[in-house]
Amino acid sequence: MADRLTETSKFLSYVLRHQPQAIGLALDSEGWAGVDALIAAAAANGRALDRDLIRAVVDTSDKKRFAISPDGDRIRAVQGHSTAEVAIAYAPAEPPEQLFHGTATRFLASIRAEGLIAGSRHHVHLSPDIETATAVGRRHGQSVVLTVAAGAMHRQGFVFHRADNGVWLTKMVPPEFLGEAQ
Ligand code: HQG
Repeated sequence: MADRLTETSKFLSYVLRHQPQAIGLALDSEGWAGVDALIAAAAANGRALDRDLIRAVVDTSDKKRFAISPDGDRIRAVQGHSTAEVAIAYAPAEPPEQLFHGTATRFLASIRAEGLIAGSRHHVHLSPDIETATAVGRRHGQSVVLTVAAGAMHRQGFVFHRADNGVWLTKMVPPEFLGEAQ
């Protein structure tokens, strides 16, 4: 069952963040898809989903990746998008003085030169604590955690958002705001 949940979570991340068109699914600009439309599109592409399975994935997601609308009829990924169909109007938020970004040591030289860039995603993702950032970095290799002077950036006019799952988002972080966590 755990495998089925993980596999379904990865499928939902793929279609709700990156490639909805791969199964002919439409997302609105806030990232929402109809649950019934998702089930039908998945079925047409050989993947059996039902409301109970979707609900179980949403409820057990360690990072709270997905949200279901209060009426239960729509679902979206709360952050992490790359598809141009979605442009969630996150409210600006005042960040804590310091945030963290976990990355891999092999990216450090490039990050020191050009800062943190969003790459294929819409935002740079920042973590509220070192432990979370370490785990994010490990996904890419030998983990290293950078500090981000988010308060100083904010005072200089950089805009931050906090996704519903606690991940902080900003468009880019210039190198002068980065340090290495101890
Ligand atoms: C790196 C997961 C070279 C950046 C996590 C990262 C997160 C640069 C990689 C969420 C660079 C992008 C996002 C530069 C940034 N030169 N490398 N100038 N600027 N990078 O996966 O932050 O499981 O797109 O350090 O928990 O690792 O998907 O971003 O290593 O919240 O829900 O480029 O994904 O959540 O990698 O992870 P990613 P990320 P989920």
